[in-house]
Amino acid sequence: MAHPVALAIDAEGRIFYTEKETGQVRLIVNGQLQPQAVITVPVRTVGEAGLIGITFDPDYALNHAMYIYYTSPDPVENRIVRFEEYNGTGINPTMVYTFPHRARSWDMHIGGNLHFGPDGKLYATIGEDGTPNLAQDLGSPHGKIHRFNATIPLSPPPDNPFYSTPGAVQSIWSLGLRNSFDFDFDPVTGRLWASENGPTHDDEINLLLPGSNYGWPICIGPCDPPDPRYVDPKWGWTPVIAPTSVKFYSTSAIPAWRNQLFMCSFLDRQLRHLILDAGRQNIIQEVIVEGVPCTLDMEIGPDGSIYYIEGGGWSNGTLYRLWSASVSIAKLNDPHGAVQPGERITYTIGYANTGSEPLTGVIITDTVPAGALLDPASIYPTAIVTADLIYWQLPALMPGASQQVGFSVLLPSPTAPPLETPTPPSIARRPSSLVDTPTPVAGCSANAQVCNLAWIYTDQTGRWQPSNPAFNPSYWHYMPVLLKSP
Ligand SMILES: [Ca+2]
Ligand SMILES: [Ca+2]
Repeated sequence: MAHPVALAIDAEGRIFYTEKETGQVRLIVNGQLQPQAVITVPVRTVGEAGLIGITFDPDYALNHAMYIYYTSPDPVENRIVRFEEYNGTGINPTMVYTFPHRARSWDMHIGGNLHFGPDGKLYATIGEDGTPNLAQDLGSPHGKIHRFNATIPLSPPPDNPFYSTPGAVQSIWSLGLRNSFDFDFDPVTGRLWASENGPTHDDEINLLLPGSNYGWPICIGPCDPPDPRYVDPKWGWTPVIAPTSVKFYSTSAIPAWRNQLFMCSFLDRQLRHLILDAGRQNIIQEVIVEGVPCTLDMEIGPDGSIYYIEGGGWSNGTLYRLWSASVSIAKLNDPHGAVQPGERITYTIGYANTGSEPLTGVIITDTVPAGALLDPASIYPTAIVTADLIYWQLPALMPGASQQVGFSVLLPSPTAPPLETPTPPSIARRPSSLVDTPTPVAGCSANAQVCNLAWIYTDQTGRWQPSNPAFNPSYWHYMPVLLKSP
């Protein structure tokens, strides 16, 4: 793919994507890239400029309408254009919104994604155009997310937060944004989540509320000290990762991921699963989905497949499909809590492809139990071991086939702690016949942290014992002895 940026997938699984540098919308049907562009617009391609966003009209099945976002070279300005697509050909391109763009030697912070909300309105991210203070200026479209009626041209809905504010751009939905690259709506709550690119620190994901200010450039990341005028991000990243696509997995094809929030990142090329709390207003955990180098856009196909772009933008890119493969995995020999010190445990992980399609690129990971020692020679087949993570990258597995991987760990035996022998207690009335040979009368268990030892002083004839009539209790002295832990 030549410089792909954004994807849009229709109900038949046809995949449309934008090419930053050529200004072309391209189409993939049944895995085949169509030779002709759907539509081509003249683009300025300096820096971050080019053809970026694309989305379908909610009534696409009826009106065939699509929208794209790009920077025009002459005049230099940013545009939202509506066109109609029939059988892979775009017709009737109509500019429905335009706003200024500052040409530089490296154009920056254009934003540029478009999506319709559950309210039927068209939302668009517009970056601060390399001029940070514009993000706080309600008279500028820059550094904002906008909300439009999908009219020709686009128009601000009267229930927008600044619709009646004198001097404000009426389409502004929220402000104080540097360069939000993408956003999506929670399918459960309808709330809008958007990624935000920080400068050299503090990348963010934000829950965008109408009329709220997200701080740029006054607060970078969370306000410190807190400032009620600005809304803090829900999660952040330092050093920066350049967050890109934001997507809720809104189907149930992968049941564990249903309605879950995901984000891609341009710099470290990772797919992140951002786990929301029960109220779906906060992120409580970030999980890296291993082995998914999701760099730019990510969209969901009609069968629940996830499509994502690796690379793209300034370079060529590759489109990948991620789908639920119906694999069963069983871990055997996992005697958690029942293993005795000194024992060796062998784990076997069996997996079977219970789906109907061949599996390639299977990755199995496991961790070494805390306190156990991995026997590297026991790992089969060959695996990558980092810290306590074992990471197998395995070849293709055909439908119905199964395979096993395994490894052994050793639970170390606790070594008996060295006994610290303290100075024998001094006893004022010690008979001169006694020798200073302290002898513990009772053993301590190997794991004891504290045990009471009795010191017995012996004379030349033998040990004094309580049963010995000559035994003098005044010479029988107990003291606690702290055993050193190994
Ligand atoms: Ca997209
Ligand atoms: Ca912010």
